[in-house]
Amino acid sequence: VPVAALLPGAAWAQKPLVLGFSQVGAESEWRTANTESIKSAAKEAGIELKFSDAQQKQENQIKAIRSFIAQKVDVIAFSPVVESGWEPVLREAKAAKIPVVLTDRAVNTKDTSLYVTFMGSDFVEEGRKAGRWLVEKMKDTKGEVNIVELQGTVGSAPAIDRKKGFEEVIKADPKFKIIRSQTGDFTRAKGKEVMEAFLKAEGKKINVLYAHNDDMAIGAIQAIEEAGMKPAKDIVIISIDAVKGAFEAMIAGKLNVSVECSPLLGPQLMSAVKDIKAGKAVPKRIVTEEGIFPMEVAAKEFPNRKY
Ligand code: GYE
Repeated sequence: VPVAALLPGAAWAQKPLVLGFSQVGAESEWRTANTESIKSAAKEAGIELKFSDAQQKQENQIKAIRSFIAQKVDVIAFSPVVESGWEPVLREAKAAKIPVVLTDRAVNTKDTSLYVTFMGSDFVEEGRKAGRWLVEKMKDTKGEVNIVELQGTVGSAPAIDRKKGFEEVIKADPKFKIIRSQTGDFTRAKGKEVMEAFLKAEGKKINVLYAHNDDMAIGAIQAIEEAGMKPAKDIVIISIDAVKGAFEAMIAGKLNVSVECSPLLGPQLMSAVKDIKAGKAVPKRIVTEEGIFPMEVAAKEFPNRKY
């Protein structure tokens, strides 16, 4: 008698779901918290997780997705490092009838049948929040406000959208000028390096630093101090994520504000995986709710932070 025939229906149905997840890398504090959230939520939900780290390389993500297809996992999820170039591999997943969930970052494709849902933040809105904070902060400032910008990974959804949202808001007043803008690839080391170059080129002209994430801002703070200037005083600093490192910098008086971007996507990913496999409808877009934390509230909020 085949073993399966001896198992009661329920036990048979409880064979664990297998989720293949392709992560961007480990470039930032945000990403580390995101990975931890996904791993612990999978364990909690009894989902077998096949986790693959792409080290910020699209080709590695494509390889991982192909290997998940070959292994016939139940669901594939991934956080696309850049927006473009995914259609061929997504078509392969579709042909193999494996549902795909996008987490954190979007892809640009007109064929939305290539994924079931996209869960994550509204990055354009985060950029707008950063811009609105600056406009309010500088409302009484006469004359030019010279801004330098540290962009995230070239071609990534958060870099494209955070730039767009910020520019949309500050362009209302011509006194705001982005005088330099370059990628720091979302890392501390690159953030520091590029800020050093900005300081060399523009020196005391710089009034504001807008960094697309906290890690680059933290790297830049070091560069500013090494140049003999006071971060958050000589240069107003705005960043995004609101990770613990940003709160520490705010409490130390070195960072003015961080816009929240939650990496804690694990639990909602696992519930979507279960719903998809149970044949339930899931919304095409699941947006993370988030706030903004200026340095004045940092000490009070710090104990409540979960990442
Ligand atoms: O802001 C940054 C990370 O995609 C939202 O990626 C994420 C971004 C996050 O490296 O710190």
